[in-house]
Amino acid sequence: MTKKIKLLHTSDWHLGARLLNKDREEEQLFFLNELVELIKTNNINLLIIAGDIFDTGVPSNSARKMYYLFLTQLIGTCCEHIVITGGNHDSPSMLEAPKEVLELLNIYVIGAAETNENGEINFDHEIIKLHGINKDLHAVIAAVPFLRDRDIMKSVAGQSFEDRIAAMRQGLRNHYQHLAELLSEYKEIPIIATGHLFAQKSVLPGNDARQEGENDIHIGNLAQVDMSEFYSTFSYMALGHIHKAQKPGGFENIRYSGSPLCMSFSEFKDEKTITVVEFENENFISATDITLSKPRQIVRFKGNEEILKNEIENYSNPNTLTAWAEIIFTEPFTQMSLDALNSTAKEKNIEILKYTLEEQKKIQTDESEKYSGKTLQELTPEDLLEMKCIEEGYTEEQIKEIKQSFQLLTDLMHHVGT
Ligand SMILES: [Mn+2]
Repeated sequence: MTKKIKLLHTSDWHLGARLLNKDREEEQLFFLNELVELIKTNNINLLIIAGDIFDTGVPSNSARKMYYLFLTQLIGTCCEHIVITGGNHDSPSMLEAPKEVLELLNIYVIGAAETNENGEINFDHEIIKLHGINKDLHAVIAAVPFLRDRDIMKSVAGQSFEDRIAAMRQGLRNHYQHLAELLSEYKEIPIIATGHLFAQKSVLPGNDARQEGENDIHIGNLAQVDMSEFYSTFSYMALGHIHKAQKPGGFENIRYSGSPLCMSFSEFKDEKTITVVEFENENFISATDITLSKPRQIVRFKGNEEILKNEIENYSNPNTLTAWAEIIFTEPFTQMSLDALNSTAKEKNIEILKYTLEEQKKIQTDESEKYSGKTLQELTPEDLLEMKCIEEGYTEEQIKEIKQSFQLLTDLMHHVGT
């Protein structure tokens, strides 16, 4: 008899996240409600959330409430199993605090890798067996959370940067391979792996050189993992971390679901999706991206004063929620023209959250190109500071001041050291 299972894969909710200090709770709630509906209408049996549930390790009470309310809404529905793994934004201990209670409801949370006193990974901690009501096995999950450097490699003194990257890559690969071996005894049920990582050949949202919101300089971000060898090992790999939905390497059964909301203006053109995956026995059958509705429009207008005025006047906001806009002036502008645009925008239910002069943007890209392709090892702390300043959109004058303060502070620190 063929056994069918339907999985819904999503990630990177970043509950509690703001966009330029604007609250996004209404949008997050809207998504969670839509998700409950999608789970019910698509007859989903298993939900996987592949990391970055919350935006910070200490999410607000209302963000936590949203999350628990969502989980409550799924109890007693077709969605028998829920698997939640920690991302780099999540606090593993916060996520795992209610672990035992949630397990009684068939909700499994893996916040982080577990290691013993010798630093060896407890792989059993990441293996989840999903049983049906009749105790029959529905699927097994290699629920791999975001892996921190220390989880997968031992620091060796004197190791070069390249060696560390290579060790990280090897460590990640070994981690998955080890889990695959442990799960190979299971037949005729899907073996599904999760991951919160940067897979080789993946594309960042808006094709930006760097991904806003994921700009933490973590060695794991540099050690891009080649997933291609796992396409035949696992029935499916549910990935998170990159906000753009895609199939890195082109394999149908290795996917990023992408984030449900645009997390920055660079993502404004991207469709936001969740992924529905069907299995028959151990076999992957199909994966379909379902486009989510956007409760709020995130838009970007570009041009000179006249073009911008026109574009804003002709824009029709399909939502009741005010659209949030970034405007990019292609020519110098005055405070008066900005004020005029602001009031035109207001009439059209748009709020301008950010404005820049393209010249500045261009200078910024030129400047960032100076560093592109360089590894962390080749950059000085001053270079990194400058990159961060450029990314934050500071003016040349401001950057100069920040650099001076930085210099002063590092000098002071060196004096303390001696
Ligand atoms: Mn992430």
